This record gives sequence, structure tokens and C-alpha cells, in this order.
Amino acid sequence: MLGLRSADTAPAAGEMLFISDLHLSPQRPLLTRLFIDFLEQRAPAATRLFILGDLFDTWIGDDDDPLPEVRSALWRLKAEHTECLLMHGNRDFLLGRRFARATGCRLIHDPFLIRLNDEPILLMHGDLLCTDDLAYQRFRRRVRNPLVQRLFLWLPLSKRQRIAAQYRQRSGEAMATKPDAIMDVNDDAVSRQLRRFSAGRLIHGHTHRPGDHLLQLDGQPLLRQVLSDWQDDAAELLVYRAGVWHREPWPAK
Ligand code: LP5
Ligand code: MN
Repeated sequence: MLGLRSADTAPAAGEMLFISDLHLSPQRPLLTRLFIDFLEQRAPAATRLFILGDLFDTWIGDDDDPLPEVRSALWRLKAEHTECLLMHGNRDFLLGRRFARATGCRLIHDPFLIRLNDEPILLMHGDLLCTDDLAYQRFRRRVRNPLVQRLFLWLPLSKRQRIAAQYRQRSGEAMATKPDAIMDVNDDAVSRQLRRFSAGRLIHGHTHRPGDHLLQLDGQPLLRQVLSDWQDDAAELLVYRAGVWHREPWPAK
């Protein structure tokens, strides 16, 4: 499936940047500018850029190209020798091979395990952890079915646009009635994933509730780091450099 792999084998040296939930769309030109400035001015200093889902607000197939300037800025980043690893989010899970080829990004599986300084670190978008949101998990199973996706991608673009807009509307209506707590991660789901991969740190986005959460699992301290979503004029990067983690504003202050 799309060359997605769930574990990383490449050696980890240099700086790593972690971002998610940009929700880029043609309706938000300031946000697009902020991201392209980031790709041109900040990201080239890193060895690897991890985008943990929802780079785009909606993606209805690689034959649509709503933001060609983003595609070419990602391609230029590759020429600067920064590898971009891209995970699907719940809005852009139809990003496929053609987009990967056109940008030089590598599509990675959710969850994805990396190792930094000998520490196993689990990367996820985060929606899989929201197991209390039963309606969403049902919806997710349906739209992640490869056959359903293939049928959807056969439809003309205009029809796909209409269906995506209906999904968005129905999702907005459903979310307005959901208690806040069920739209956050479930602690048992977090523990299960960390145990499954023997990871001591989990980095994810999706909930738009940035923060660091210390937890105990089988007597071991573990860390769950939630990435921030992007605003039109400000974002936050999670940065790993030479064994040290920090959060950094973009644009730099
Ligand atoms: O992203 P966010 O935070 O707003 O909301 C999510 C969950 N919602 C979604 C739905 C997306 O917003 C819409 C996806 C557009 C994708 C485009 C691709 C086209 C589809 C391709 C098909 C193969 O992910 C929301 C969660 C929230 O996160 C917090 O975790 O709660 O989930 C929902 O609200 C889902 C509802 O509970 C159930 C929705 C049922 C929709 C049924 C639609 C029927 C319309 C028929 C049209 C043909
Ligand atoms: Mn999301």
C-alpha cells in the first residue's frame, strides 16, 4: 500500500522537525504563505521534516491540485536535502503515490516508529487514539476501506467535491453535539499503542490540544506530546536536535 512502512530504518542524525494539522486550503492564502516561508527559510536546516497528518484541509485525489505552490515548495525542499515524511490525517488520507512523486515526500504509515538517540518514538496522526468517538471510528473504517476509496476516486472531481463537502457538513453537525472529552484521546488506547511498540514517547496531532502529558505505564514514565495546529500567522514546531527536544515558534520571535 503506497510504499507506506510502519518502522524506520534510516539512520537518525541531524535536526528533526515535527508538525501536523496545517489544514492548508485555497481559502487560506496567509496560511499557505506561512507554510511556504517555513519550507524555504526554516525547514532546510533540518535533516528530516515529519508532517503527521492533515497537511491539507481536504484531499479528494491526486488528480486535483488545489495548491500547486505547496507541491513545488516541497519539491524544492527535497533539493535542499531535507527529507519530508508525510503521514495521512483524517482530512487528507487520499494523498497518494502521484503526490508523493511530485513532491519528493515519503508517505509513512500511521502508526510509525522511529528511533532517536536509541529511544523508540511512536508517531501517529492521533485520530486512531480517539476510541471513545464511536461514530467517528465507524466513519473512519468506512472511508479507509480500499475498495470504497477506489470507487470514490473513479467519480468525477465535481462529484467528489460535493461528497467531501457533505461529509464535512455532517461531521461539523455531529461534532457540535459531541462532548469535548470523547474527541480527545483515550488513555487505554494510548497505553496499548505504546506497549505494542515498546515506545517511551508518543508524538501526535489531530486533537488541536497541544501539550506534553507525562504518564506511567508498567512503572515506566512515558511522554505523550501533542502537536499544535497552524494558525494563519503563527505555528509551533516540535524540534529534536542532538538529544534535546524543544518547541519553537514559527515565525521565529
Ligand atoms: O477533522 P475534524 O477535527 O473536523 O473532525 C474529525 C472527525 N471528522 C472527520 C470527517 C472529515 O472532517 C471530513 C473528511 C473529508 C475527507 C475528504 C475525502 C472524501 C472522502 C473519501 C471517501 C472514500 O474526520 C470527527 C471527529 C473529530 O475529528 C474529533 O476526533 O469527531 O468525526 C465526525 O464528526 C464523524 C461523525 O461522527 C460521523 C460522520 C458521518 C458522515 C456521514 C456522511 C454521509 C454523507 C453522505 C454523502 C454521500
Ligand atoms: Mn485530524
